[in-house]
Amino acid sequence: MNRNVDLEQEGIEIKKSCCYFCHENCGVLAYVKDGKVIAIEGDPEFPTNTGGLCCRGNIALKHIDHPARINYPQKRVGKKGEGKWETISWDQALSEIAAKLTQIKDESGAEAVATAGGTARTDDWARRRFMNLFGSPNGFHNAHLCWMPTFMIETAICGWSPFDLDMGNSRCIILWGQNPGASGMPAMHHLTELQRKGLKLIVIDPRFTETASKADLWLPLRPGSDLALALAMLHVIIYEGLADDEFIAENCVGYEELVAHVEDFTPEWAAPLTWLSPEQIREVATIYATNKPGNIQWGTALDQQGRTAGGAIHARALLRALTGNLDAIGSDLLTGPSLDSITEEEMECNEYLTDEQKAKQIGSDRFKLMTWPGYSKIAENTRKVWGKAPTAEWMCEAHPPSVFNAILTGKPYPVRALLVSATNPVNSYGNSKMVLEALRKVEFMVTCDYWMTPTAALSDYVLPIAGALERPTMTAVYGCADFILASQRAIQPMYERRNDYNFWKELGERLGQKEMWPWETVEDAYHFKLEPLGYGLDTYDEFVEFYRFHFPEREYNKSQRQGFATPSGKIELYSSVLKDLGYSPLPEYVGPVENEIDHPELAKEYPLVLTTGNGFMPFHHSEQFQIQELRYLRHEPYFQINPETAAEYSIKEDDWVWIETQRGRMKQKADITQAVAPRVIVTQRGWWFPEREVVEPDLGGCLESNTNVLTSTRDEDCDPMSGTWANRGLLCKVYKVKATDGRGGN
Ligand SMILES: Nc1nc2c(c(=O)[nH]1)N[C@H]1C(S)=C(S)[C@@H](COP(=O)(O)OP(=O)(O)OC[C@H]3O[C@@H](n4cnc5c(=O)[nH]c(N)nc54)[C@H](O)[C@@H]3O)O[C@H]1N2
Ligand SMILES: Nc1nc2c(c(=O)[nH]1)N[C@H]1C(S)=C(S)[C@@H](COP(=O)(O)OP(=O)(O)OC[C@H]3O[C@@H](n4cnc5c(=O)[nH]c(N)nc54)[C@H](O)[C@@H]3O)O[C@H]1N2
Ligand code: SF4
Ligand SMILES: [Mo]
Repeated sequence: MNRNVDLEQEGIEIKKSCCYFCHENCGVLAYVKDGKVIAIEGDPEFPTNTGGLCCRGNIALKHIDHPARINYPQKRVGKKGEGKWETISWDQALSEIAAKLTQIKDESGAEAVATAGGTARTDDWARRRFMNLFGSPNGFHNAHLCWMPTFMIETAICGWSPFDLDMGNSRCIILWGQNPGASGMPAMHHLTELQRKGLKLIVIDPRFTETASKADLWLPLRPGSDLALALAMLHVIIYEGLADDEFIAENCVGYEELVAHVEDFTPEWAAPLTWLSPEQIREVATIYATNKPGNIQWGTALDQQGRTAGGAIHARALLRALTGNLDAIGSDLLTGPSLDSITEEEMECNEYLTDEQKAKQIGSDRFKLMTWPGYSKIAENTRKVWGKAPTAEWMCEAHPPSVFNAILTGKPYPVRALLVSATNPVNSYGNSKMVLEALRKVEFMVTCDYWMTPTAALSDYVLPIAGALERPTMTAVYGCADFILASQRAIQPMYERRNDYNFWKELGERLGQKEMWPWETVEDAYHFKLEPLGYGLDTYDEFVEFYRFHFPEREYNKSQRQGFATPSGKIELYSSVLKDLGYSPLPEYVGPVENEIDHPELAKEYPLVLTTGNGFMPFHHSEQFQIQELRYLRHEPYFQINPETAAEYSIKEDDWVWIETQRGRMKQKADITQAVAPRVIVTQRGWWFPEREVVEPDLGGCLESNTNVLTSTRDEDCDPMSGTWANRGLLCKVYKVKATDGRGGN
């Protein structure tokens, strides 16, 4: 904004808003005149972005009034997916949806209604509140792919997840399958600054990434082999005298069992499994254990490995405890939930869902950690120490692939309705062909979104949703952090758009929940959540104006003083919580979901090693493909392949190539690069083509270049604890697309 303009005289107001195009939630100053946002810029006072915005954040004004946005409620009038819609009022839409949900509940039980969400975008406590009061345990997100298995395993072992890094005081940080150079630019900026002060940066990633290019040590391991690496690092730390004996003696139980357990997991054992040398494994373990304090940052890589995910996350968590890099200054901190404000869990009304309904949660018979059996145990432990439980939305959900399967097969019982908000499951969930069939089949579907996505196109009702500048946002790391970053809405929603909060509230009110939704606006609800802070302000907006942030004072070693929130009150290296749930109390070795050692026959047909998806600029998953300024930057999908492998298959730069697994094939163009090792294939995620018609059967080419056609959600490929499915460490083959080939995704 031109600083020479006299804002007051021009009638321009500055609102403290935020960007919600990724989780960085950068602070935005929005210049508002006559109810319209006329300019935006990064907020220099915001702690993360300190004034910067990336190219995605910078197009907010294109996003807010893009011609392809959905601005009015739409009701399907043609056949499903035919693209014929009638514009109706919110009142009509909500009344008809409420009537249909009532009918389904009466005929098949509340559990026949499920909801699907994506990554954190909205007030998901409101969704949970609605579902609990309605009586269904079948809400889910693709949370399994994104931190939640990590949160639950770490909390089972040490009483909270040490996701808050005290980086400013750290000497060494491991980015384990994380690439902030493309997925979290403000964080990358901070890391680079800290490197100048001597921080050692280690990157564990099969690709040479934007972040690896800045690392002191880069470990290009075989995709999906992180479990072997973590076990071998435990071995090195224990058997080469690098463990922090004093910390272990004071704070941990089960050390002897762990020592015996990892005896055979030597670097020499792990080397052929990880494609690293024993020296590289010793080096990374030694740097981390001797440059204290240090951190291990979370990245999506481990959560997305299917059956090896739980063990890998478990082993990684133990590294912190063995080295004393936990809760101490400069290490990974156990902050616990917010004790000063009302948490998301306290807004969810979990106590209203009966035990009978909890028992019906789909998948909870097999995958017990992130469903009611595991969540209840973990919540009981955290309540004893912190007085509060983790958010149940995200941490305690129906198993998504099993819900899609229930839609298709009627087993364990029919799921007849799906309420979709803030996700595009065809592109982001595993095994897209199955997901698409389920969305085609489900009897009743409502989608709340900005755009007519392939998922929205198959819906009975599509509801127009207000974006970041049109709603307030309170960021609290899935309701599990102790700090608060608050932003205000710049303007009221344009056209007939509404907040997701209003959707759940107003639907709930039509289904007998009226007295349970006392907050007229989402600001009223936030005000209620913040009241215990004692600021004595009348409105949420005033909180944003005057304070905006709430950071409780950092207390180091708090869990050592108050006890860790586990059954023994100690860090359980040998986990009683996992054991009680029927899982191994120590991380067992299993090979990647598909690999040449366990599956030699499969490896003959599919000789290459695949990892699907990773964040890349300028897109956020399947979003923003509509926005021309961003499509100019990347207009076609690309996968990475090593020159040696490309030559073997006669693939040239920019060739369209089929990438195929046992599940099917999809096509992307070849980016031939030394950034990946021979035999490694890395595909981009999210791709569809909104510039085409989003109608059946092509639905905007939603399978054509969609990497999730390749991923596996079979029960046996999922992590037995969390149920997370397999995106990384799969076997595939590649071959050139012929001119006569069909469009793909088959
Ligand atoms: N193979 C593979 N699959 C992956 C991943 C991978 O690396 N590889 N990554 C996984 C990860 S980490 C995640 S988090 C998921 C993401 O999965 P999704 O969250 O499903 O991904 P998006 O494509 O961002 O879809 C979000 C949709 O919500 C809409 N939307 C955005 N904001 C709002 C809002 O405030 N309200 C409403 N109602 N709608 C909104 C967008 O327009 C978009 O259509 O994908 C996962 N899938
Ligand atoms: N530009 C952009 N930014 C985003 C997003 C986006 O879609 N686009 N999504 C947002 C979301 S929801 C999330 S959760 C975060 C996630 O951000 P990150 O945690 O950085 O996750 P990814 O980018 O999915 O993957 C990180 C790295 O894991 C590597 N990797 C792949 N397979 C393996 C493996 O088997 N082992 C190891 N060790 N590494 C592996 C990939 O090469 C990649 O570089 O990013 C957020 N920011
Ligand atoms: S999309 Fe860019 S500007 Fe927006 S929050 Fe993410 S990093 Fe910040
Ligand atoms: Mo994510």
